[in-house]
Amino acid sequence: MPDAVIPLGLLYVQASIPARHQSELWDLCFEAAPLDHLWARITAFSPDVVAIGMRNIQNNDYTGYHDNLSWYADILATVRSCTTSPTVLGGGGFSVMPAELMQHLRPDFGISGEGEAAFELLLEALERGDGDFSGVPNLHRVVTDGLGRERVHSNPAAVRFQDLDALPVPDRRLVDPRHFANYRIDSVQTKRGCSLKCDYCTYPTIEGRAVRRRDPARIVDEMFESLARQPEIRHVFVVDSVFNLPPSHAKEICRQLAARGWQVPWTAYANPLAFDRELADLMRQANCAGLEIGADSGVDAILDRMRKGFSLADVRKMDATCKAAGVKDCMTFILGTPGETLDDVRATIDFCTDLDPFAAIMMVWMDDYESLDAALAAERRVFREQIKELMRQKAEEFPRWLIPALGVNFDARLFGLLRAAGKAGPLWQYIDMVGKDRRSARLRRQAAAA
Ligand code: B12
Ligand code: SF4
Repeated sequence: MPDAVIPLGLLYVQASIPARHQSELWDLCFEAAPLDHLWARITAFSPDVVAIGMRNIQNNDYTGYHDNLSWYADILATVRSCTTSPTVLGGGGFSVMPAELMQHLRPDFGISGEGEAAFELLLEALERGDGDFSGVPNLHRVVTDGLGRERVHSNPAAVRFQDLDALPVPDRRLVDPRHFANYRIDSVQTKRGCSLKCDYCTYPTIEGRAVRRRDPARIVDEMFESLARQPEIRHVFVVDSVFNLPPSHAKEICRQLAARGWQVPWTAYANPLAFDRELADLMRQANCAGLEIGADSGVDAILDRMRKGFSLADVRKMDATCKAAGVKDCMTFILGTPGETLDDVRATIDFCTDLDPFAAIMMVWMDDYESLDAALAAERRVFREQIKELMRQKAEEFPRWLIPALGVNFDARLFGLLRAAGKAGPLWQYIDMVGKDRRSARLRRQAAAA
């Protein structure tokens, strides 16, 4: 939940593997018996290296806390049962806590952060066979010292600045066609990095703090080429941490999309900082379906503590600008962040009620370390239940709020109805079509017609 997403990160890494190597991409997402499928593919291909993309450590509240670590352990065990070739873990999930995950899952290697250059260097080191991995940035290994003690050895990060336009464009022909057939969503990245310093955020750990932009013309070319190849695409998600920073980059992409007559709706993450009417108008012209805005809290003191850099006044201004320009805004709030009280949670709920954005997503705070720390998980669970009870009392009053932890306007059945009606992309865009009983007659009629 909510959707399967194309493995864009793995596609980038794979596109950077030198042509002298043979490689295959196996997506277990749609397999009825994924581990059997993996076993069969490894046995047939006999790879010298098995690289595994670890995107999600946990499901982040969408259906209640559920971590994926045992699933990754099963994948690694299956690989080991049919080959002695080295295993490499990488991806957004892995990068959030690489040392802990190396200890826990024991792959031969791990690469955190951007994988393109590092993976290529690792392949070179493995080909040389001299056991010298010192030149591979962000490489993690479990090593044993002279006294037999184990520790995780991590190489320093790369210092060089990666020119994103020098990277090969992901080859979507490798994507399992069921992604596009079933979900009709494409993903595109326009830049990497976020220079803001929100205190809970893992995004700069994955992508870095330095913002590196791609050439807008190439981005728009990539979108049109992908659409020409997969005409079933009905939505594009811009996967940038924050699309509108810097605004000049976002504006130029919108201008080019509008000039070239882009028709497919798209969504992006946006920030109240530096959001102005010109950008909102350009987004509208470029067929933006809406923005997901991390408003996070309805309490200024909490925004300050989180080092968000904006205030409630900025959130109000952004909401008003979106409404005036006709861009749907979905404000996301995180309830119960570390140090928050139940009164703070109540204040956030009141703020959102008063703001009345097009849609709101109420998330309950999850800590990634809960997947490794049972005591922390137990403590957090109690507070989460109190927050959920508070939300339960309010849920009926706000038909355009999504409360994933309670399944309010967010459940598999509703998703099924929307997808059957041909609706792609984030569910909140269609929230005005969803009746109080969450299965409005209009939606049912569209599903039947489709
Ligand atoms: C955009 C996004 C979404 C969009 C995706 C839309 C779409 N159509 O693609 C939406 C909103 C749907 C979404 C949903 C979810 N997301 Co999300 N999402 C992101 C985000 C912002 C960008 C992901 C992305 O595509 N990046 C672009 C690609 C190119 O980068 P990449 O995947 O990181 O790959 C690079 C490296 O990681 C590495 N790499 C990748 N794979 C491999 C493999 C190997 C072997 C190697 C060596 C390297 C390597 O190299 C790649 C290129 O440099 C990240 C945060 C971030 N800034 O990274 C979170 C993030 C990936 N999401 C996360 C989560 C948890 C989820 C959800 C489970 C729940 C939720 N509440 O959001 C769902 C799961 C969806 C699914 N089916 O998997 C977490 C995962 C880690 C964790 N904490 O568990 C992240 C990291 C955010 C966070 N909370 O910290 N997400
Ligand atoms: S603006 Fe968003 S991506 Fe950047 S640090 Fe803050 S929460 Fe993270």
